[in-house]
Amino acid sequence: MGPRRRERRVGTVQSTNDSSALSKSSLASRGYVDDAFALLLVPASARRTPLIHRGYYVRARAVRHCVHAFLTQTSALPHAPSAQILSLGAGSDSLYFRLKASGLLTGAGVWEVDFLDVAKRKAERITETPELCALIGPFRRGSPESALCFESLDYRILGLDLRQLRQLDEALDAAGLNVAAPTLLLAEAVLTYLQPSSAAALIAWAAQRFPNALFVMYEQMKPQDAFGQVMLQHFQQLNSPLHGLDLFPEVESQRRRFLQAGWTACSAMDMNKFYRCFLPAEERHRIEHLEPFDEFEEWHLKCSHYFILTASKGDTLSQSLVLPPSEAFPQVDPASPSAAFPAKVVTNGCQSSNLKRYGHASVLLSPGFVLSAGGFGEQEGRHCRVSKLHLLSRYCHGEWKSSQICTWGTGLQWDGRLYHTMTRLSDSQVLVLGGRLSPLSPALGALQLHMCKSEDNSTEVLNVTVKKVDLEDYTLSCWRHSATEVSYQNEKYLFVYGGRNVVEPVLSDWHFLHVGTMAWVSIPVKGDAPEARHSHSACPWQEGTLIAGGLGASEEPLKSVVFLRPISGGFLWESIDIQPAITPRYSHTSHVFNGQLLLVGGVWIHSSSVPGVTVINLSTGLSTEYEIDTTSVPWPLMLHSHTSILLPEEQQLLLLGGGGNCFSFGTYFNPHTVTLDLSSLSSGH
Ligand SMILES: C[S@@+](CC[C@H](N)C(=O)[O-])C[C@H]1O[C@@H](n2cnc3c(N)ncnc32)[C@H](O)[C@@H]1O
Ligand SMILES: *[C@@H]1O[C@H](CO)[C@@H](O)[C@H](O)[C@H]1NC(C)=O
Ligand SMILES: *[C@@H]1O[C@H](CO)[C@@H](O)[C@H](O)[C@H]1NC(C)=O
Ligand SMILES: *[C@@H]1O[C@H](CO)[C@@H](O)[C@H](O)[C@H]1NC(C)=O
Ligand SMILES: CC(=O)N[C@H]1CO[C@H](CO)[C@@H](O)[C@@H]1O
Repeated sequence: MGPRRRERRVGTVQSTNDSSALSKSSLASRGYVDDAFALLLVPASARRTPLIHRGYYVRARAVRHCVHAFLTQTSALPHAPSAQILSLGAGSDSLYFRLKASGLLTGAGVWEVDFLDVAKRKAERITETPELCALIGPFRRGSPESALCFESLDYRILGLDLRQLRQLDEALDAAGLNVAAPTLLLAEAVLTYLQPSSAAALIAWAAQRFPNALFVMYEQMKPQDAFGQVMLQHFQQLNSPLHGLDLFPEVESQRRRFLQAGWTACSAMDMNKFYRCFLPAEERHRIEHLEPFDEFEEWHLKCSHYFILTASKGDTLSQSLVLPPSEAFPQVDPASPSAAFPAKVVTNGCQSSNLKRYGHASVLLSPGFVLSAGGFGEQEGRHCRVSKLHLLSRYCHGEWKSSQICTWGTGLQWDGRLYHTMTRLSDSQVLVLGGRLSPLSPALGALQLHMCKSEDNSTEVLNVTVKKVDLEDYTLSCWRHSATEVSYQNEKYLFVYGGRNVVEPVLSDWHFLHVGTMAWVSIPVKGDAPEARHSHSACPWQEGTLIAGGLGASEEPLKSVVFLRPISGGFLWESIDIQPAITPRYSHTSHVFNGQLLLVGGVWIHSSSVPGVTVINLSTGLSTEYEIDTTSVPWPLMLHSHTSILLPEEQQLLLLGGGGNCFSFGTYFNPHTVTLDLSSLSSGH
């Protein structure tokens, strides 16, 4: 690596200070955390999205939790020297000011290290800001040639390269850091920017140099799955690639890394677990309602790709008091997959157009015609709520052709809704229920789509008209609900269940829509109603409906599978006992194939694996896990907010769209429609 290239790389690593500092200040200004100083420490301001806020919120709380636990432990030590916090790659972080203002720093000191230019800029910023100076008390600026840029009685900022340990050690020593004192070393989103050998040397140096220390680390993991790939690619494109994730892909490998480097105890967990185990329910409830939010999948995926770790050394500090074992959020791992369903890219016709969208709905119109509508996706090179409908039509030899279609004429157009449902009424008619525009504006009313082939016979010129449907008495204004066809007294009804709306985060209601008259009717339902949920799956079975999983109250994924069973005079809720129990999941799809219930994809947070297909024998309740074999699919599949269509004759499942807004890493859409080969499930297996 030449010197110029090296300089450029360092520059981009430093610029990560901006992005995280801006996010932290946006977080504070929206009331997630109490931090007036974050705003003072950055010259600019930015308004981040609710998803970014949540991601930075859980990070702030995890670090705060560890720092507070450390200060509590050390302040209880009778004769020990004053505690120290050494923040490695501190950037513009406001930790010192928060601790100082809340009176938690009694006697303890804070040392910060970052590149010289970052350290200098921070020192300058502080000096120019009276509110910050007032809190610090007497201070002095370092001389230009010294690593020490800023110094007060309990706060020092040093400009050093974390890859140069001898200089680091000497400069800290010269600045009065006492290696014998109880010390917290904090590396918040820093070590993955170093080469693995530099990070390893730093961890080993810390273990060897500080006899009574706690190391706290927050960073990325799980580079292998689809979300992890998008994450890696994002940092690559920023020119600050993440290092070492392949060496330490899971919390377990991170733990081993610290134990082998000389730390005596270590615990680590992902941010889903931290959020559920270490934040009180009231606090979670508070932040879950600060802003309209509807990106649960990406929030959970983000949290499963970051972890908090604490490692300790010496007798005076116990990391087990910092992150004690908790039963509040037990791991629920699925059985290991017993087989795999091969995935294959569906061949596109020459005028291929892909179905790059999520939160859409799809319906099988007639064998060989799949209509998809709505969702968020790519249209004419832009990301937006998609207005074009999409038709996948089969021509010879199981090949499929994909075409976008416009609704016809000057009449009503598709209104841009997502998280709606679509139900086939006939070969040429589809009913659209619910959905939303933004999380604050539900889509208004039901729509009916009428399809007819236009005169020139070619399938891509399907003529679709959109009409409003008047459903008397009741306007459904929910989304992430389900609508399935059931039978009652030989009549067809739609069973509309669950979802959420602007006011209610989860709904437990259901409604029956008589298809013949488009009227809501009341039908008796006995038994214990399942708990409220959205983003569950629902599929018709034996004239009733099977509901599986979903996201329940308090944003908790559910594992229950319930059957709305037809009985004389109505329906009965019946819960289905599954062995082994399924891992709680949501945002999956489901089908019944050969007497077996298939749960396809989705998101789960109780296990570190990625959901494949769970197959449940409906006569025995026995469940089996299948992997999705993506070896012949160009890019990993992100199977949530997708749709799927069962093709029983072909023993195939079509997977359409899916993906999401991957935290700050950009939006990802599955690039291809794929099929899963289910032939191994045919009777006899
Ligand atoms: C993503 S920022 C995190 C900043 C801060 N820890 C926080 O959480 O707000 C990463 C920081 O590490 C610093 N950094 C990266 N490599 C470094 C190195 N070799 N020496 C010193 N600082 C480094 C960068 O300058 C940047 O401020
Ligand atoms: C589409 O349908 C409308 C209304 O049914 C009809 O008037 C029009 O001619 C059709 N257009 C094409 C291209 O078939
Ligand atoms: C359309 O299809 C019909 C029957 O399938 C055929 O008779 C007719 O010639 C076709 N028209 C064109 C324009 O291809
Ligand atoms: C479901 O289990 C029953 C009882 O063991 C068995 O007879 C049946 O073949 C299974 N169904 C499938 C599709 O494997
Ligand atoms: C808040 C802060 O210190 N931002 C700085 C981060 O780094 C970039 C480039 O290295 C500077 O331009 C910012 O001022």
